[in-house]
Amino acid sequence: MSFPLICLGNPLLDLQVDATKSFLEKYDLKDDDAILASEKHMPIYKEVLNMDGVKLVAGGAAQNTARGAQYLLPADSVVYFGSVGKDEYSAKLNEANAKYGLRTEYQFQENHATGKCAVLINGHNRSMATDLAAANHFTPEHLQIPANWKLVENGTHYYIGGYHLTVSPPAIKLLAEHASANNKTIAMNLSAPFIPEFFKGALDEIVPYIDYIIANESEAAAYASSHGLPESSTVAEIAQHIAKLEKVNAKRPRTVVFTQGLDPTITATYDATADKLDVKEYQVYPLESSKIVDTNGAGDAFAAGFMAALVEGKNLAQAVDVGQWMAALSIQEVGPTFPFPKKSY
Ligand code: 26A
Repeated sequence: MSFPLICLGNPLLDLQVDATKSFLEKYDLKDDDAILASEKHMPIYKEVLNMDGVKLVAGGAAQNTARGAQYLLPADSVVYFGSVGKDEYSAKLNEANAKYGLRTEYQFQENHATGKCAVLINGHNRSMATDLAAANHFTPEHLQIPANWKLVENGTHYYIGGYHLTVSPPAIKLLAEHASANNKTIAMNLSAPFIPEFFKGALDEIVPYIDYIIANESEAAAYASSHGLPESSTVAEIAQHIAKLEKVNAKRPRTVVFTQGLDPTITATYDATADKLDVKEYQVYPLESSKIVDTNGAGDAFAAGFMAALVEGKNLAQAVDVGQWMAALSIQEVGPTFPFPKKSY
């Protein structure tokens, strides 16, 4: 069947550039973080566009994952939903998505520009400041347009960018309820530390529906501190805690997957029907430092490989391995992209 994987997120164009520490400080940005831009950050985009070596690349975390999953899967496997403006930037996104064969069903906004993300690269870190613009205006009604809902119903796997919790929790809930009621697979990424910190209520409402929670170590730590877990909690303990939270669809266990950069990836799976908890550790693909171009999109690439493997019916260990392989591929490219001619796993 066509289009088994349905993704939802915030489509953004990345304005990526190498930035100095003093530039980051000027805008009050941490070395390695992702934030929603406030008024004081707005001049950053004009400034970045005028900097030497700035690159405009298709971004948006879940859109990166959708493109990456389509890269690995047969033609017509992935559909991506999000909201954009009718402008040059969305044309650029369309161009990139077409190259990968990703089907997009954008909600177009008449009065808002396509969202953008300043991606400031400093060594192996990246600091991101996002102006969501049109992406902030996605509504659940777009999913309910009959042709779109047909695609949703036809899907077997769903992937939600956690960043979308800042935009439309009702749209996420629509997909989550559909997946749970029909015993289909649904995954969500925690996306950034500020999601569990500042969108805790929205996150906690969706987690019961989710089969696979994917995140990195700093998001895991942010989850732990915002949810009152002991300060001494290890990444594996945080994963176990989340795995055991209430689950709407009891027919599927919940698996939490925490990547940790070059350190091993930790998974915790809790099967409530058997009261069985399974914690595993997987080594990453070591990559020589000299081969790293930038780490923008590494986590999205991991999720891409992981989701593509699930769609192909692979098991957890295999899905983690495909994810790590995809992440290694992406960090050897500029931005959240993959090499052409295509490499196969
Ligand atoms: C709501 N926010 C802050 C965001 C994002 C985002 N994608 C969706 N929503 N902030 C940064 N990104 C994207 O993350 C990718 C790297 O993981 C960037 O566009 C970048 O491509």
